[in-house]
Amino acid sequence: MNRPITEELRALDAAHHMHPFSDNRQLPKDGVRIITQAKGVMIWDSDGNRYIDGMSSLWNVNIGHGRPEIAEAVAAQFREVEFFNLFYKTSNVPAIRLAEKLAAIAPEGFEHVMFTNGGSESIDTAFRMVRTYWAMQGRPEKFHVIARRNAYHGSTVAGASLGGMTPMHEQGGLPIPGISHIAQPYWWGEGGDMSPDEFGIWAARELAREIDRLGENRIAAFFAEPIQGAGGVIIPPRTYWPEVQRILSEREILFVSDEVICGYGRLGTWFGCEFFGTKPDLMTTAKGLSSGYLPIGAVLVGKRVADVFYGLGGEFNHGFTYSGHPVCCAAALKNIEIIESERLVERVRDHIGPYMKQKWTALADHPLVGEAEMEGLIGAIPLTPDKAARGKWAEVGEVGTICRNHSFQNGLVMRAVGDRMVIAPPLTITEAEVDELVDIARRTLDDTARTLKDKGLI
Ligand code: PXG
Repeated sequence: MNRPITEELRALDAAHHMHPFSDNRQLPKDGVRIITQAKGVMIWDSDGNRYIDGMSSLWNVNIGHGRPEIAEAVAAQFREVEFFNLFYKTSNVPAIRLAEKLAAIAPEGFEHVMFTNGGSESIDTAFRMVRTYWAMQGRPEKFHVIARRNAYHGSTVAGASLGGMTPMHEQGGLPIPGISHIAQPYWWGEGGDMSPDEFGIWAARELAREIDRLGENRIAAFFAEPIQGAGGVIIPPRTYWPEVQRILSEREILFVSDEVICGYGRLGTWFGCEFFGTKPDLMTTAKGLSSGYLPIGAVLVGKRVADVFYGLGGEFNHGFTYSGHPVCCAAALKNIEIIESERLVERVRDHIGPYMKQKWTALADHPLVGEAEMEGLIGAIPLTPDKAARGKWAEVGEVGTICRNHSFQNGLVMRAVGDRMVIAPPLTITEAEVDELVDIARRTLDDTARTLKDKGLI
């Protein structure tokens, strides 16, 4: 494609298309990139520039782009039944098969699935479920939900409320009542003088302190991501999750593991809770469930919650027109089959995960890099003006944005969350592609350092 088409599309985009999470006045001035082709870990824009998709698009294209098997499965389902709903005593074959498959790959005790159309809807579903769980047992006062600062749980009213993103709370009068936020386990940024292990225990005990403050008899659930993704890939100190699990198992509170990013192989386990050894009652999932080929999410329901909903009976007044859409379910089923047949979970755990971790963590020697961390295929590097003191930049996000722009120019999609650079490539990435990705990341850090010198920031 040539430039005139790019310019024409950009103008139309600017004229009519409001983008998510964007300053829609500024966006046309910067100029959007129009992605026109994608294959494996590579994407191309309408000017023919190639990029490594180091973010699996939005943490979701786990099996890589452009897989014909999914196109075929989707086309076949379209020819059978394009859509019929799941309300009023009807079901469809792909939804049934997918529910069975999810029960098979999930940890023991997860035998039930409720479908949604994405992560935010999964969160809203779990949010209503945990409150209903207690109300059904005659305990409606167990209503309060605890989540964490700088968590991301989606963009719907419940999702944004549960999330700990202040700029989201500021728009639309959030959070809704009955939610509180405790500290996140972000040692590099917030650990002060504590060692990572000490800080992990301290952050976990924030949960116990909040439960005591509010009263256990008022609390429905704790929601948390195994590793916070959108918050900047916050990998908790190793002491954190065992202590949280200990606190939860001593108390009568449901635990919802938000697996929207960590689920479906990202950490070299099917679900992130398995990586950290936690025992959730519900898992909210989406993204990697279909690797983004079509929108679908699922709440995986553990025995404790299922026993109440199935045991007591009564209608749960919740669901969406497109819950269990047959074509989306067919795409998800084929996606999971691919993850299984190509042994992508094991590949991340035993081979490409450790390989990339070794290359990625070597970036820690760069003068701008505070530390370099990776688990499975999700990693981050905080950029810092002062490595030893874990120093922060005067204006949060300025340096991250400079780095992100250099990264794009160099042909790598690497995101900036504030001044943390984050990476989460498809699980199919090869060793050669990892080498290329990390080479570009290093070159990008050098380019960033040069720009910062020119601007007098270092
Ligand atoms: N929970 C988690 C942990 C997520 O990462 C959601 C829920 C909501 O999912 P949906 O499908 O409704 O978007 C997410 C989504 C980013 C970014 O910039 C991250 C997400 C979505 C959009 C942008 O990192 N995560």
